[in-house]
Amino acid sequence: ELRFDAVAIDRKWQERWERDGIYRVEDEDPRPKWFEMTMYPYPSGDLHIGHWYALAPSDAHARFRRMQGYNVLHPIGFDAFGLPAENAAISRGIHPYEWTMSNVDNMRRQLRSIGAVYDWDREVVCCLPEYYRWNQWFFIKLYEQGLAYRAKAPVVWCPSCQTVLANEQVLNGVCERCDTPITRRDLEQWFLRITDYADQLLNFDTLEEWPDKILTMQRNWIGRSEGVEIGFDISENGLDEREIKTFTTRIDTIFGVTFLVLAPEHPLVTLLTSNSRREEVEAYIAQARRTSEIDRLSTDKDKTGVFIGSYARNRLNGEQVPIYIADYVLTTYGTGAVMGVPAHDSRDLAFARKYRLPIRTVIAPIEWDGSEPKDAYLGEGFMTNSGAYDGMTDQEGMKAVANDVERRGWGRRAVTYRLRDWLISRQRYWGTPIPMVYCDACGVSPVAEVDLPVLLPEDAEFRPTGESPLAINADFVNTECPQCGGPGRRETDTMDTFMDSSWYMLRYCSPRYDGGPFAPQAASDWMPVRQYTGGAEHAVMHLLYSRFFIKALRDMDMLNIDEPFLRLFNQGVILGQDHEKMSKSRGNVVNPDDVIDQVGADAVRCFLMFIGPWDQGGPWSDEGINGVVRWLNRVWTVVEQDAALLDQAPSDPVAVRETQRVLHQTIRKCYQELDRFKFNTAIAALMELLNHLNKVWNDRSVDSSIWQECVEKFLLMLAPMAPHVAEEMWERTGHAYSIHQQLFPTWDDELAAEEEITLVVQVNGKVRDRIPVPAGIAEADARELALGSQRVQSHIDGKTLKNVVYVPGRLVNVVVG
Ligand code: ANZ
Ligand code: ZN
Repeated sequence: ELRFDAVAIDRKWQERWERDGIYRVEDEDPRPKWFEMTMYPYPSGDLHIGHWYALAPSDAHARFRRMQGYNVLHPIGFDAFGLPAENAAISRGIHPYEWTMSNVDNMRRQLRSIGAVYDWDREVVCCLPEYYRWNQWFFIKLYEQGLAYRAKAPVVWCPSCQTVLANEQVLNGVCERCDTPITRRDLEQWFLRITDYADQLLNFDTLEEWPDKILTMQRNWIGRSEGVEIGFDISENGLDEREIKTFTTRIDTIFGVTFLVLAPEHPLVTLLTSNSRREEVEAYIAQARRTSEIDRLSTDKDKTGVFIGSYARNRLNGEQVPIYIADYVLTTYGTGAVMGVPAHDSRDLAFARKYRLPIRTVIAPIEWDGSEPKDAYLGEGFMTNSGAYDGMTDQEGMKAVANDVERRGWGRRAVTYRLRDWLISRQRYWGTPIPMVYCDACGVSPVAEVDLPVLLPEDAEFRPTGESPLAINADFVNTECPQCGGPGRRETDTMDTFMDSSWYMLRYCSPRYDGGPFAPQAASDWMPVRQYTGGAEHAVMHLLYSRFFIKALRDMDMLNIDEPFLRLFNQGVILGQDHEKMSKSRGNVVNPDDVIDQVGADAVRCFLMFIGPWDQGGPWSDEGINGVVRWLNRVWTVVEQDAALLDQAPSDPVAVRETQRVLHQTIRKCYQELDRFKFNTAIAALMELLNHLNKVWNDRSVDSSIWQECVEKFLLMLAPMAPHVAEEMWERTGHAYSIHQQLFPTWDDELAAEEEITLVVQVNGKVRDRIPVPAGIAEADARELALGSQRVQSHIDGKTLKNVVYVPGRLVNVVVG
């Protein structure tokens, strides 16, 4: 039960702040700029507690930066394109625009209830033409640079719904809507050439502070491998093609090759398949096309494959090896062909065991008895069974073989990346139309800049028809060719929504600018984003795409920075009361609207920040909320005391000194902890200060001036976490509006310093040591110091410890027998 009307206070101050525009962000403001962003939400309909967990602490941190004297830009917007809107259209007959914008309206209201510093004049909503026209503009710029191109790529297809499916619409290989097994189709689609930037994206030097985990995930995603591309001779097969190129990172194992494996989709497969094997091979290829890449690569999956009836020659030892196809080899990696070395690669070993292929050790472990090992041997060793290379270490062999292969023209050193170009085409309605036109005479050309945006037509058929909703809209499709003016057809695919989020930070800098996607001066003033926060689920795609985007814009001279986000922090996940993930099916979802209607925004904000370190998340707890409510009540009570009462009796100098120390220690702690997103320990420090204030109030041991100083600084420190309550109390204690335009208090290290005392340490009553310690030392620390003392050790060595007596602030007596 709150002692004050939190809901009324929330409303009062939210309205006042908005009316006064105290969170309006001006480019011209002379204070140093600080751009701190949190990942914008998808307008799914309701702001859930997970959103609050992302948004409220990030707001507190932005507020802290404001109080450090920065001109802080901490904007918000909506990631408003994407599949759920289209699904709503299909299942409920609501137009995606209506569905999205009514969700946006509702979520705006809910976002306001957090009491954040958002400047609503800077909001961006990606599904509006004023935003997505710049997606189109960027696309054309990238196209002009050769960074956007068209190529065939497979899509997942449901033969029954007659529609392209997104990966998330496929569950265990069947369409989520009708349970029909999916197939794949090749379509001409648009790609962005992110692979041109692979090496630059691996360079994290100019990032200031990103979690190591995220850097590792990006590194693995880009997956740079150095190796050798080596050809195996197939000239004896009488084809035009004379070799099969394979990519290997272990050219030192070349003498251990006992088979080759091609990806089922490899172009040479049909040509090399013998008639007797054809039927089996074709069946296998059809099957592989239905399996997803993730399943194909999984190490647990049973290795399957088919012999295609031909052989290739290993030029280093002249041996003939059989050629297989297997789905564990991907077309999209390396050359789409692998030299099988079962002795030293686990997938090859599983395959060789299954198809009874020879296993030949060519790297001998240091202690090797010559037997066939149980597992593939991946470690270092000496080359063996390798002709002239025998006796070299694997490292030496790697160089020697590569040199020989290059010298004889059988191959070359090569670098391969796991990273693929970014496929941005979506066969969907609710996205940015790709601004390209096809003409029978001129081919494909971009829409002229003056004709942007290419508007998404309002009328569309959302029921699946086998074609994307835009393709069946004749008014949209038919247009003029930008080059010859003759009849043209528009591209009917729309863009991946990661396109929107790749540059939204730039739009926030000048959201209403219409001379380009961003005003150059504003972008150069604000960018790069100093601090970005959000969920770790965006470790790779969004963060990699936006890094690529910024580098591409830099290379087009639009910007002068290398990275979009200098610091990144990932918050954890908020769980249900039962410590399980919140979900409708578990019935453990907490609706923030209900809670703030009872206890106000600040209790929820403080609770979320107090449950644990922000990056670790934690469970929701009604008890925890009640605890915070009780604490806010105590804050209210303490702050509301009439300070004049303290001056009726003389103060106690020891208590005054102690109060100064507690105050300055709290300021230092709060400042340092808020700086590093450690909201929980910052709040804990405020709790200790409040306890101390309560005590000196009861003792009437300090005078009103230090009391008032404490109250004032306490409120300032509370303000980032509990902006409404702090503002209300600021007013009630006679301060001038607004607390949110004040600086964070500063501390004095001297006042914060602990007084030192001498801890006397006795053994069986005899003084053995004197140790200087801070006055407020905790009992456990005092005992530990005493027992750790060298001088004490020499007197208790070999004896049994019977007791340790502690006299607070004075002595420790160690009793031994
Ligand atoms: C022979 C070999 C011997 C290999 C050995 C490994 C160990 P990373 O490190 O991930 O780049 N490979 C090459 N292309 C492939 C493809 N399209 N699909 C599946 N696997 C492919 O992996 C490089 C290794 O993965 C290559 O080195 C190749 O197997 C395999 F003792 O070649 B290796
Ligand atoms: Zn034309």
